[in-house]
Amino acid sequence: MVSIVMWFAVLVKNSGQCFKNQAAIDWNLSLYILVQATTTSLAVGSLVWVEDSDIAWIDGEVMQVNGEDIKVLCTSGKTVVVKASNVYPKDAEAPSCGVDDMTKLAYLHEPGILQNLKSRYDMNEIYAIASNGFFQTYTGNILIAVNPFRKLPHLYDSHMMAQYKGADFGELSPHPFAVADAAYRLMINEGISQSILVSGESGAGKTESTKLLMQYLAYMGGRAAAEERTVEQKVLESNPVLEAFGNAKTVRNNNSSRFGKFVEIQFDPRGRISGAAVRTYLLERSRVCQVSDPERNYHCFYMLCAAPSEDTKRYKLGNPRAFHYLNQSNCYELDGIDDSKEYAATRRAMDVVGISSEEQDAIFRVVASILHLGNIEFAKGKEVDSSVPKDEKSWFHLRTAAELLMIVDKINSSIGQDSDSKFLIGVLDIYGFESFKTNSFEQFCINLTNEKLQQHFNQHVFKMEQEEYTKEEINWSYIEFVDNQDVLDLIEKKPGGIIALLDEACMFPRSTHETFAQKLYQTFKNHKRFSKPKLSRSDFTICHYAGDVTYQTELFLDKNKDYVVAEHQALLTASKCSFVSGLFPPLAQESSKSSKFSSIGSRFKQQLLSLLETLSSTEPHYIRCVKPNNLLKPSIFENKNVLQQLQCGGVMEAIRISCAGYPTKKPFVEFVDRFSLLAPEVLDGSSDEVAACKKLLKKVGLQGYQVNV
Ligand code: AD9
Ligand code: MG
Repeated sequence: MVSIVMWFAVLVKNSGQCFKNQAAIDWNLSLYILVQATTTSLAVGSLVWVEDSDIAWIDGEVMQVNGEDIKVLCTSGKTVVVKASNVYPKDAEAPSCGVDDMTKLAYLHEPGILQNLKSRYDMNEIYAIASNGFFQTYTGNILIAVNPFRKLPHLYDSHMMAQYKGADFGELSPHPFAVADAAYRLMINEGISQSILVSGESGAGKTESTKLLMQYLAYMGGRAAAEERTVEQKVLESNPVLEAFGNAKTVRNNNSSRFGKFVEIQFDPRGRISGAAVRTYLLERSRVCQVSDPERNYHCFYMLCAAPSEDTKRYKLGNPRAFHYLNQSNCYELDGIDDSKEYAATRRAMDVVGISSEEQDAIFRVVASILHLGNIEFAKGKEVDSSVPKDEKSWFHLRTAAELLMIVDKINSSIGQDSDSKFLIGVLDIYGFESFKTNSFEQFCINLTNEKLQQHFNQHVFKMEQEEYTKEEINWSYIEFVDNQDVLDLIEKKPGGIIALLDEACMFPRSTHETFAQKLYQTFKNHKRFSKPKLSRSDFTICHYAGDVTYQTELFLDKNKDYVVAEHQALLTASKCSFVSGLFPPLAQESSKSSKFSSIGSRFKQQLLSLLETLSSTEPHYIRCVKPNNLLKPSIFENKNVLQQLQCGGVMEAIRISCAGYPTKKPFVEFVDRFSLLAPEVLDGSSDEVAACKKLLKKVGLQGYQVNV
């Protein structure tokens, strides 16, 4: 095996491009030179990118070089003078349709990546890979998926699945099927469990991508023609059930998942699906009794109101406008969605998943009773301006409805888990990093999740890369990555982290959000990831890996408490309906006070810990979904918006990581093709590209390279 590592500066004057590079190794079979662009020297006529306040980056041509000051004529017609360090070379040879793998870009920088995604998106090529040049599989790579906001059925039909089945990596365009296929094959060939982590902001396409992955895995691991409902059918049908009870229209997405989920698909040694389990995380409870225009409550409420008359009579329901929990918002219908059809579809899916009609009835009875309870409360709420009883009740309703998601347990027991299974592929559909005008406890938990996953990602990518260098015996200094352990400590350290302090505050009857905030200010006044915004008495700011977020503590205490008032519990337990009485099993008699106290924050932290444990025993694959605009419309690609998401999703960080190594690979033959004009004689009479490369590099007088044979 031949590996060469070198530092070189190549000047290609006649193509108008100049760059200084650090470089290179090969693969034992496919000979590669890996090139890292470090700095740029610019000449008049060079095509470049410069920053632009409206569209993030704009291209142009260098008109004049005056020391550090570069004068550029932009394609908009404007002339600007910018510092050389802010000018990036533009690849004049980049194909107009873009490249499917970012590492094929001659320059791996922000404007290049953005331009590439945009030109692909314009042609409905919504997928691309930001790969780490070293990996020949999808692992450690990121599939970037830009939401098309239009149906592209040809991309996902069974013909497509058949094409991806067993296709070599890189042979076909990037696609979630290719990721699922790579995961499946790695699991079969190497016997290692896999996970696919899908992230992105609300409406970016996580749930749709997750469903595609599940569809492909069900296709690969399906059994031939079984008479019974097969496990894979149940796995697929669990989606509409989960969405009915856990999804709602929000301003960001008409079908927004208000919970995180981890679907674990288990396989037998022959690669057939043998079981599955769905774990869910942190349902947004407040939506049940509080929804603002133009959002909707959970889909199930509207579906039930639109059910056939025998059902609406039984549940004493009718027009959704009659219910306080629904009429706080003026939005009842969704474009293109017929709630009565959705109701029938949900019932069918519940049948497939294995929920009996009695159980279904019990579930919908609870859904209906929530609507009725909401109305009782409304009558009282008008007179009483003290909010105490209202809140207690609210929490009871929330809890009731939130527990509805415990149909999940039902789904799990009905799909059947295979506890003997050694291999699994987990698919994680989790809320992305969130930073709004006001950020409450939900955002705090969501961002904690993302910090955890980011750390997992960094560690993985770094480890892989550094191991690869070591294996190739390449001299290279280990790069430090931005470790976010300090943010994680700030939030979840026990004792003394924010969650622990919040739990403490929740246990003291006299604490308020203000006393809680004061405690935070005192405790973390010197923490570099924590700050108190000026002019605020109860907000706090955390410096997350994806940016600063200021949280409003007002509802933190209420939202963190997780208990049912004793009288309510007694009432429910007495219910004749076993489903209802089973919702809140009575606690063991006089269990100790501390174990009685349970907090959402701590429970969530525990859940995350166990998720991360599962993930760390798997080989991870990443899909980053990107929402190209906030109008939810096709064909609109907003540069700044997309860039921000690439940053929050850690894509830029991953690229920074690869740039710190050797990101760009060029086969020796291409390298010789491109640069032999600097010393054409190196090719004389030789078909050995490696030798030609070495000669070429020597000829142009490069310093500081090494060749390992
Ligand atoms: V949220 O965090 O749950 O609010 P998601 O899950 O990221 O969000 P979702 O998958 O629900 O977003 O996608 C939002 C909408 O974008 C879908 O309802 C589709 O209308 C649209 N979408 C997403 N991906 C695709 C796709 N591959 N093809 C066509 C898509 N449309
Ligand atoms: Mg979703």
